[in-house]
Amino acid sequence: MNITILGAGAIGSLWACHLKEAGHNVSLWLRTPKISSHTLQLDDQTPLTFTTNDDTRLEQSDVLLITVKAWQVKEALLPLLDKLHTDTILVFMHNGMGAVEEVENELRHYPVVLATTTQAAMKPSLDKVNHTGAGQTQLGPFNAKGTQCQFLAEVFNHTLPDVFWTSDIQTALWQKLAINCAINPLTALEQCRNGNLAEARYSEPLRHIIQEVSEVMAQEGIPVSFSELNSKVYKVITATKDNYSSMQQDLCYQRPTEIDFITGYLCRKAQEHKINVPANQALYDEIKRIEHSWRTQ
Ligand code: KPL
Repeated sequence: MNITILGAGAIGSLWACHLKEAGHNVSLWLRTPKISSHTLQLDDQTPLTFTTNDDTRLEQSDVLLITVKAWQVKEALLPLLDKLHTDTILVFMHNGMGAVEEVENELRHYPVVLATTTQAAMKPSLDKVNHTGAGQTQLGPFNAKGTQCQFLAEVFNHTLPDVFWTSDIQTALWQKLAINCAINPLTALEQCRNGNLAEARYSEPLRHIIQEVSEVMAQEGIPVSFSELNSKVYKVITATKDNYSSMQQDLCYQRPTEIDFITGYLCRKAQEHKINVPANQALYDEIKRIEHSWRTQ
């Protein structure tokens, strides 16, 4: 297949290398391409060279895999729509929720698929990507045209397993959102590794966060018990104990965080349902306060 990847962060680079290795025609679309090609080395494999920002490749894409952060989706994607064929399948893979809804109207002619992954990757440098933890990826339709793209799960599964198709991607996204609401802001504010959250002093704050998320999920029609969600969160804390969360890293390097699409999304949904979420609201306010303080430095 002809596949363009928008954004070459850790997850975009991981998929770019695996898709190319599997024999697909993969090109990259980067924010600031200095040259017309970009080299990426996955772990200690032979480096791979990708064409970058090539209009013809973009026009011929069967799939555009959008791996930029949630807050970058609008700005990165809208300028490309003029160049895309309306048969191109748009696959969104990022942390958080609500970013695709912001551009929903502009995407109504395209097949749109949402993805969530627990694959872990990091980029130690611009041209290197390390696969730091095997996980699962779920794909599912965002709109009616997207329901016809089930075959993509098979294509992606041949490339970097395990990949599943689900007709209910919202449930999968909410479950990941719950994990991110629990782990990301706390590790960012404490500047600690995910594993530190297993310490007893975090059990009370985590209980409040998870309880509030489960109440909002119930109102959203996603049935989940507190104990089920709680054990999912602790499983991820253990499985990724040595990792720093993406928000910890963003805050550490004074980069914009995904808070508006993680805890912010939860708080907006809570408000719609008239549910109080004080623990999550306090985390949201504190991260926003820190982000704002950089601008006034
Ligand atoms: O998705 C993550 C993130 O850091 O954004 C988790 C699951 C918390 C792993 O670090």
